Formats: sequence, structure tokens, C-alpha cells
Amino acid sequence: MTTTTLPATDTVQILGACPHDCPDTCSLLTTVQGGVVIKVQGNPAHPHTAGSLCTKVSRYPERTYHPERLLYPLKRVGAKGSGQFERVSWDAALSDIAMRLRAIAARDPQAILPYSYAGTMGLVQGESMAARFFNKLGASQLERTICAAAGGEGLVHTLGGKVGMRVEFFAESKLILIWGSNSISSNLHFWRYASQAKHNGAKLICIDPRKTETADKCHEHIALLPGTDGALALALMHELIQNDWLDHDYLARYTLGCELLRERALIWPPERAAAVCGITPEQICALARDYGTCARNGQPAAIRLNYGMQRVHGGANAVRLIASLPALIGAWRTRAGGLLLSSSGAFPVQRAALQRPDLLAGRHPRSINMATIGDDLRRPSCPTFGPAIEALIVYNSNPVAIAPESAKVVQGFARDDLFTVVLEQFQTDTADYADYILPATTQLEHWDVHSAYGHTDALLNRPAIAPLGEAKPNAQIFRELAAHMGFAEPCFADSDEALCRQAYGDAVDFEVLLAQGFATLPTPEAPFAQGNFPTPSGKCEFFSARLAAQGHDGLPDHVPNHEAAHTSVAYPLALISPPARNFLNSSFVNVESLQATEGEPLLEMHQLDAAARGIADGAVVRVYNDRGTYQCRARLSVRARAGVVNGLGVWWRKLGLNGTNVNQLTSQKLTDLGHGPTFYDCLVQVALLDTHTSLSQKSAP
Ligand SMILES: Nc1nc2c(c(=O)[nH]1)N[C@H]1C(S)=C(S)[C@@H](COP(=O)(O)OP(=O)(O)OC[C@H]3O[C@@H](n4cnc5c(=O)[nH]c(N)nc54)[C@H](O)[C@@H]3O)O[C@H]1N2
Ligand SMILES: Nc1nc2c(c(=O)[nH]1)N[C@H]1C(S)=C(S)[C@@H](COP(=O)(O)OP(=O)(O)OC[C@H]3O[C@@H](n4cnc5c(=O)[nH]c(N)nc54)[C@H](O)[C@@H]3O)O[C@H]1N2
Ligand SMILES: [Mo]
Repeated sequence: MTTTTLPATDTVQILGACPHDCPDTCSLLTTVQGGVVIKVQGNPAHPHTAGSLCTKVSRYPERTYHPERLLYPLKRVGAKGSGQFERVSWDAALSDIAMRLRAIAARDPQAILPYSYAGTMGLVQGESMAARFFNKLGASQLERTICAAAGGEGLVHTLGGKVGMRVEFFAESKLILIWGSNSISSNLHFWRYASQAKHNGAKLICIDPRKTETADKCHEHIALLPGTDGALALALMHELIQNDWLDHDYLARYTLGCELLRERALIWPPERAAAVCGITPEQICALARDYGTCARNGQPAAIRLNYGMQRVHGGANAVRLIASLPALIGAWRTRAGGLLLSSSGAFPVQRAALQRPDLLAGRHPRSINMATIGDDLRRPSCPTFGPAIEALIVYNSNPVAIAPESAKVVQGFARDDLFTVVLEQFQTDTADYADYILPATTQLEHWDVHSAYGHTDALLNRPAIAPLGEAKPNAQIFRELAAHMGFAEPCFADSDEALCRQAYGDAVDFEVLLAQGFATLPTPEAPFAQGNFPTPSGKCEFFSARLAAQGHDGLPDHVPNHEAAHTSVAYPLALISPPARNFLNSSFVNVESLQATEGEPLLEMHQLDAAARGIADGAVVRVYNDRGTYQCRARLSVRARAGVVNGLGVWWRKLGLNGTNVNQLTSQKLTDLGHGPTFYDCLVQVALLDTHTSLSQKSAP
């Protein structure tokens, strides 16, 4: 690391990047005094960050210097899950881990599984040295589906890639549909642009089962039932067609499958969709009128879609339908019209250089879906599955808390014959089950390079301080582990700074990144004004020949939830578990000031649903289904619509009343495309907790 020790009085400011899984990827300005971080701010020189940060990331010094930071390698001494460890040296830990992995790999390296996600979104501390390590080993590959797989597939098969409007142009839109996103909580810097548009007279409409703080600030809120967005989109199309609010010229030139889509939409009159969505036909007609007449009057209409609406069975089909809407009205013709779900496809990341798939040397290891880790950890060896998983290396993720159907995930992690290594900053629920915990640095202590999924600027993160204790960057840990394994390829010696340069190669000027911390990609202002969709046909594909060839419906359709509302007598309530504003998935849950703001695990309930169960505000309840029981406090709230309960996530299990969190209830069923999880497709029942039941009693699995 290149941090210099400064006299205690000297103050420097270092440019960095927020590493968290959030569309905003902010540019950070960190103030360091005498080698200690005293402040983390938003960089005022970065247009999207504009000098402001969310509350949680402005608490970065508190997180970094947290008394519970893991600072030394630890070896398990108690039972799995008991959280008892003793300090060991790096050399002892890495030697033993290398020995264990070598023994397993000698039988079949596919019995070793890496499990990682976006604890850091950094291209270097994410999948660079780690990917090289596992490729060389020939370990099982991880199918990284936990967040965006369904929506990503939907977008790719309609627009051709994870591409769309440039976020800054939302400021010029005249109508913005905020669809499946609580922007104020999870995409704050987009909300800044939406607020500018609102100030300039734009109408904002929020489409979300929950009355979020974003819904509060929009002109209208459509509180549809979870997983019914596809039906709503089809009815909107029905109205656009019936009222001839279509851009026929755009449709003829730049779309594929218009006639087929028309036929499908015409069987979805507003009354039919309203019954499915749990809203009124009038709401649908008004929304269609707003959307259909906007572009016609020369006013740009934009959709900010986010991943909240694709965590259900039909998530990918719903995204295909919604992503088709802008082409129907020709909204793409101007830079302030169209749609944005993800911008990540715009980044010229040199993945092969970073991850070195050539190290697989012709092998084709199996893939394990991270969304079904609960089942897969418990599977014995068999010809279809391959070898049972014998070793698990977890980094940048907290699967015991965030993966669905936790009871099974916990059973898997608790296996005595499973060898588990966890690279972490904190002793999470997952770290409790490790055989070895290896302490990882935070973003303030290492180098990295970032792409983004909510804007189109590449960022560089410089270390602001030296690593705390004996913590090491992920890339360094895998570099040293490779050395202990005897991997001799020169790529295992690349430094983190060298990896930073490899991430974009010549596609982004590294000198610009070094000088200002960010570099704006040269993306077109109105990418699809003249078609040019990155699909096989070059058009917006309402009909996808690729999907049809794979045996799927070539046209998008409404796909009902696996666990559709009101289909179960035993479990009549739909549960969604969207993010809590002051946490980032399960990160920040242990930061005291943020935990104090969130209070405790809560279930928001509509007063009718609560009254029917004799539940008063603040009562401790049991939320349950066949998969398990979760205990928390009920909050009677206008944020919940009737028939839907909101269990804000994702708390650490060990902080929950009965040692569980909301994922005790979610299922491992997958989405229609992309093999994604269905966190928001989940039926439950809620009951007042029997006062004789001890709060600390563990629930049955
Ligand atoms: N503060 C904070 N910010 C975050 C995160 C966090 O945990 N906390 N998580 C980050 C991550 S990992 C991601 S992927 C991004 C994206 O974040 P998203 O997962 O898109 O999260 P939200 O923006 O909260 O949007 C989810 C919204 O979708 C709503 N929703 C649930 N089901 C449905 C449905 O069926 N239809 C519709 N229309 N809406 C539905 C929820 O009520 C919620 O308000 O945000 C990131 N930003
Ligand atoms: N019920 C329910 N479950 C959900 C969701 C939901 O909405 N509802 N959201 C889902 C979504 S969208 C996502 S993306 C997933 C997210 O799931 P994960 O990607 O697992 O995200 P986190 O829970 O934030 O855990 C990330 C961990 O990485 C660690 N970490 C951070 N930086 C580093 C580093 O540099 N090195 C190492 N070694 N570790 C680091 C953090 O300390 C943290 O414990 O959760 C999913 N789970
Ligand atoms: Mo996510």
C-alpha cells in the first residue's frame, strides 16, 4: 500500500469510491489526519454525487473503526455457529487452508465452492485475484443470481443489454414512473434528478405495493399487489392501443413483434388487470393516459425501473413488458425519455484480463446457483449434481443472513464435514459458521476500480489509510493463498494497483481516474432515438427469437407468483422484505448509530389485517409459513396495504428476537428467466406471539 504516515497534525484528502451495492456508486472524499480517517464526504466535483452522501456511508469512519472489526485471522474452537474462535497467525491459517483445499482438489476440485456477491462492487476486491484462484483450482463456478438475474435477463432480451437512459437526463423529463424502487432510500442521487424534474413541473408516479418515503413525495402512488407488474404493463399497452397513443413510425422502424404483442395486450383490459393487481381500473386508465399522451405532446416520459419488482416468479417477464413500453410511445426519441433499469452494460470492463478464464485450461466446472445454497449445501454426491460441496470460501457476502429459506442454509453451514473459510470485516451470521475467519480491509484501506449500475462514470478508489490490525485486501489474501497452493503463474503476482489498471485496459484513461477519481464514459445522449438496440435484430424485441429457440414464450406475458396472494387459506398475507433505509442488505446492521435509527426488526401491517388478528401496534408477532417462524414487532402503518405485510430487511439473525430474520420465511423457488430468487413472492400468516413463549426461544426450522 502506498499510504504514507503523516505527522499527527497533517491533514490530507483522498479520493475514493463507495464500494456498496447501490446504483449511485458515489465518489468519496476522505479526510485523514495523522493516518486516521476523521471524515468521509461526497465529492463535490463529481456531478452525480454532488457533494452529498447517504446517511449510512457518511458513517464510514464509525464502521471502519468499529470495536468489533475483525483484525486478526481466527480459527474455530467451539461448535459451528457458536461463534467461538481463537487468534492464529496468517501463515498458520493459510497453510492449513491450502492443505485442506489441496486434499479436496486432488479428489475433485468441484467439491470446492466460492460464494461471493457485492459486499464490495470493486472490480479488484471482487472478482479478480479470487476468480484467477478458483479458475486455476477448477473449483465449482458460482451463478451470481441473488439480486438482478431476472431483471437483467428481461432487459437483455428486450433492449439487448443492461443499458438505457443516462440518469442525469431524468432531470429534464416531464413524467417519471418510479417503478419498483424506493429511490429516496436506495438510489438517492437519482432522486436528486427526479426532484429537479418535479421542481420544473414534471409529474412523478410511484408504482410499489409499499407506501414508501418515495411514494410520499410523488404525485401519485399505485399500490399494486407484489408480482402483478406484468398484468399492469399489459393493461397499459391495451389502453395505448385502444386510444391510439402509439408512435407508429417508431414501431415500424425500430421494433420487432409489434402485431404479436398487440394481440396479447388486447386480452388485458384494465378491469382484468385491476382485479389481478388489487387496484382500480380507473387508476390504470389514468396512468395510461398520463403515459400515452406525454410523448405525443412533445413531453419526455421516463421510467426508472429498479430491481425491487423482479424478485417474484414472473420478474423477468414483467421487466420485458415494462421495457417494451417506451418503444410503443416513441419515448426513446429524446434524451429525457425512455427507461433506466441498469447502466452496467455500458462499462468496458476487461473481465478476461482480470479473471483469466484461460486458467481453467479447457475444464468446464459445474455452476451452483447462489440462490439455492440452502438446498445445494445439503445435497449428497450424485451423477446429476456431481460431488457434494466439501469446502466453501465466502467473501463479500453474508449468505446465512441474505439467502432465502435460512433454516436450510443454516443446516448446510452447520455440517461438521464442511470446511468453511470466510473473508470478512465483521463477525456476521455467516462468519459464525466458519472454520477460519480471515480479516478483510475496508474500502478506506485498499485500492479498487469501480463501474456503476445507476450512472455511466468509472471510478477509482485509493486507500486513505493503512490496513487496520492484520487485515488484508481480498486480492492480497487470494494472492497469498495462491502462493501457499504453489500456483506459479505470473498473474498471481499482479499487485492491486496493477489489477486496477487492467480493469479497463486502454478503454478508460487511467490518468484521468488518478487525477479526478472518476471518468465519464462517452455514451450517446439518446441511445435508441434511431433504433440501434444491441439486440440480435438491432430493434427493440417485443418478440425474442432467442428465447423462443430456448423453448420459452417468445413474447412476454404476465406470469403469476408462485405464491399468489389470496390463494392460500393457511397463509393469506403476501410478505415483501425490501431494504431498510439505513442498512445496505445486511451491511451496516451492526453500526450502532444506524441500528439505533432503524430500531429493531419490524413488520409493517395494515390496520385491517392487524385488527383481524387482534394485533396492536408494537405487539410482538409470529410471522410464519411452512418454511419457518420469524418473530418481530408489528408496526401498524399506512406504509402497508391490506393483504401485504412488509418485513424490512435484512437484519442479522443473531440480532433477531428468536435468532432468525425475514429470510426464515422466503423460498428457494426461482424466477421465470435467469434463475433468480423470489424474495418478494412469499405467503405468510401472522399471529400475536403467545405470551408464554419465550422471546429467546429458537424457532423450529
Ligand atoms: N438504503 C439501501 N439502499 C440500497 C439497498 C439497501 O439494502 N439499502 N440495496 C441495494 C441493492 S442490493 C439493490 S439491488 C438496489 C436496488 O434496490 P431495490 O431492491 O430495487 O430496492 P428498493 O429501491 O428499495 O426497491 C424495492 C421496492 O420495490 C417494492 N416492491 C416489492 N415488490 C414489488 C413488486 O412486486 N412490484 C413493484 N412494483 N414493487 C415492488 C418494495 O416495496 C420497495 O419499495 O438498491 C441498493 N440500495
Ligand atoms: N429477504 C430479502 N433478502 C435479500 C434481499 C431482500 O430484498 N430481501 N436482497 C437481496 C439482494 S438485492 C442482494 S444484492 C443480496 C445481498 O447480499 P450480500 O451481497 O451478501 O450483501 P450484504 O448482506 O451486504 O453482505 C456483504 C458482506 O460483505 C462484507 N464485505 C464488504 N466489503 C468487503 C471486502 O472488501 N472484503 C470482504 N471479504 N468482505 C467485505 C460486508 O461486511 C458484508 O458482511 O441480498 C439479497 N437478500
Ligand atoms: Mo441487490
